[in-house]
Amino acid sequence: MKLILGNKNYSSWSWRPWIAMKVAGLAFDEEVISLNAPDFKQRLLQVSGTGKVPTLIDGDIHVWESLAILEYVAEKFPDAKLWPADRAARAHARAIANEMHAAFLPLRRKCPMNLWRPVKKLALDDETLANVRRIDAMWTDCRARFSAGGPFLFGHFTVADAMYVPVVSRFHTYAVEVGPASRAYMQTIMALPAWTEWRSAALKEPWELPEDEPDWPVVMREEV
Ligand SMILES: N[C@@H](CCC(=O)N[C@@H](CS)C(=O)NCC(=O)O)C(=O)O
Repeated sequence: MKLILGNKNYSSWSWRPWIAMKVAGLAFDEEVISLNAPDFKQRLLQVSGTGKVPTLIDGDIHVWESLAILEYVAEKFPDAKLWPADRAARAHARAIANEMHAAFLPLRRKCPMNLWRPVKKLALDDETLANVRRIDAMWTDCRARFSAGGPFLFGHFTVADAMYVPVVSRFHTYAVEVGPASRAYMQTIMALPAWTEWRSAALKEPWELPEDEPDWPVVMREEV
């Protein structure tokens, strides 16, 4: 398997399947292509329907869309237990994973992932704060109802955790205030060796993507 990724500093969608595959101990190759590389689109369109990262190549099978990649690896490697075993917990995990994939645009726009940025509090507007409150409530609820036996949202690490890893990064970078259960959950995610591995690689990347560059902000604010 080969995972095609965007910049580890900026590409939050890329981080999701990458960290799930790492935590699951799966063997895979990876290739990072900077989002501002002149041939980015041309290269991605050869392997992905959308021309975006992340994309997984597994022989003749090409999978794009972060959540579809996570579903693919969860199905191919059932022993990795990337979804909860219990049907009710699994339904809930799928709901919140899909919610992340489809929503929280204000948070994604106002607090773009950027691991280089020093931790600094940002004043949040009402719609971003509403996203924060929803995620804080969701994490707190999962920890209370589904997490017996482990420190993650459903006990052991699942696709639902993978989907929220970049949100943990955003909350950390912008010093977003959350309740004690969410704060403890963030510490669990940030203590993962795979978190440190991704972050260390991000800090060494040479590409700085200026937020005032004419074409780039659309990607930064809406897609990353
Ligand atoms: N819904 C997609 C979003 C993928 C996405 O927007 N990727 C961004 C980088 S994080 C990208 O490839 N942007 C480059 C472009 O749109 O040309 C997913 O879940 O994988």
